[in-house]
Amino acid sequence: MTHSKPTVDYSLYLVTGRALLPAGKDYYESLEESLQGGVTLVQIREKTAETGEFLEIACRSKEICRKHNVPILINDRIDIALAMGADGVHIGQTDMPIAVARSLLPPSAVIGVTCNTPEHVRQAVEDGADYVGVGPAWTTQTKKNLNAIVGIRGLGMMLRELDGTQVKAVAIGGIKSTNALHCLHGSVSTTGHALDGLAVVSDIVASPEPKLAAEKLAFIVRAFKSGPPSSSSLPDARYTAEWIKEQVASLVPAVRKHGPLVHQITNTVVANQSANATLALGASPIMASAPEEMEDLSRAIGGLLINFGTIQNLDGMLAAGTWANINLKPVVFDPVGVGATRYRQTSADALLNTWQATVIKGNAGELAAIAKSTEVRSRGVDSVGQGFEDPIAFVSQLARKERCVIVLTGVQDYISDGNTVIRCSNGHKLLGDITGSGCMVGTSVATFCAAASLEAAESQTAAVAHDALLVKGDMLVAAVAGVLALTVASEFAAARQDVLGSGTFLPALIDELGALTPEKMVKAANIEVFSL
Ligand code: 3NM
Ligand code: MG
Repeated sequence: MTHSKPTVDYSLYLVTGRALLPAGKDYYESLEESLQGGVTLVQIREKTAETGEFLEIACRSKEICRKHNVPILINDRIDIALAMGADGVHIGQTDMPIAVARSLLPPSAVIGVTCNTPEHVRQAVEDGADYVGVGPAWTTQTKKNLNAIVGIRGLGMMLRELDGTQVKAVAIGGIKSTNALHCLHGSVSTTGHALDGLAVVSDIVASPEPKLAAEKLAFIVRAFKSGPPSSSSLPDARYTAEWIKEQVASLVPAVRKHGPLVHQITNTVVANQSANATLALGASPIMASAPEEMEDLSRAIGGLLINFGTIQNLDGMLAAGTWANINLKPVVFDPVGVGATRYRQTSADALLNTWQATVIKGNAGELAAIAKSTEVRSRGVDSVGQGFEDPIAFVSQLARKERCVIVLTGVQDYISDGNTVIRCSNGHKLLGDITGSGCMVGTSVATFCAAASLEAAESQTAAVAHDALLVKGDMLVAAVAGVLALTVASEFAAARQDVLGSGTFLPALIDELGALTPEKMVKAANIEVFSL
């Protein structure tokens, strides 16, 4: 070993697991193929091998890694690492302390530590770790005695601890090519700290084609790393009220042109009026909730709305969002009444840890519950009191935390991607007198997100910052358009002579959604832009 540390590319970190090899697949052949596929770092993990066997495997694996110029680390066993000249070790929380490992190993040794909490990360930094393995991101059969799942949203809390340090981070636990992009995107901390790579066992090792499996993962990591900065603190200079109105206006005909299929898993109270609102805007609703149909549906749809006003099939909601993420379709989440019961709270956490929302839309009480804030309380599905003291700060912080666009509805609506906040002051008070007007905002937002992503895919526009949301197109603008469509239509509906109260208001609202034009939207839109 030399005295300078090897340069390590953490992008795709293969952790070995011989027990998972497909029948008839040779371990060395699998390792060779995964390196050909783009693995950038290897850890030899042998939990049951005798010392002699472990050493033999490590030596032969090292030869293969050297051929590809990929560093090799040893799990836990400092003696093996020393004996065969590994580039470093990976140690767990209950293994040898870093300081002791460091004192035994040459100065050039790379030392990584498994971390399951922000405290673990803080300690690892203090102890001089080179990198941390954070997780488990999802559940996995690969590791015995797995720690509690931290989830994608928990990873960001750990990454924050690395701000201002040189310590690198990889996520581990249940990572596959189907969820890798969500893992990378969703784990970025509120301070903009992103993962350096992904650590994977079964998705590569258990594959009969490890080269292909590694290629898929390496492609995703590269795409993410070469994308726009995970969180620029700079506001997007394009966002002026005039520019946004222009974009919103262009989306009105885009909905009618594409007529996207908008898949809605929604509650029994509002299903009918949501479907009619979708049709009036020029899109097609499809209501389906069985998990078994989500894969097929995800390819056909333009966007997905998950509204859990009446949670009947949580598995369907989990599957729908997962498949929408895989197929890069926008997912709008409307956590109706999430503050009302613990079941709703744990369900919302399960959903947001399983898939990446593109937009989360709620009233003050709902979004306070999502943010685990006690500033606003809710009663049933309604929020109580005045709302947030500083709604602009609240929505932008939540957008950064959840890594998506946040829509806070109320007398004024606040929409943010974390860098910019748009305040919309449209809407008539009759909206408060009918049931499900909030749910119709969700429908409208999902419809516009679907149209915006189809439009962006078609026009092959240069990547905008919001592509990082796993969806093409500007989802901040789409969310504003969705809110404006419903609120502006409500003003036209309320002004009609034949509207006498909430009973006649609802059909008039549907009519006015159908009669919206770009000109009417632009003329009526009352928006202000706050760049943070
Ligand atoms: N460590 P797979 S999870 C080795 O959370 C390991 O510390 C974990 O395997 C941790 O990619 C894990 O097959 C196994 O899910 C990851
Ligand atoms: Mg260990």
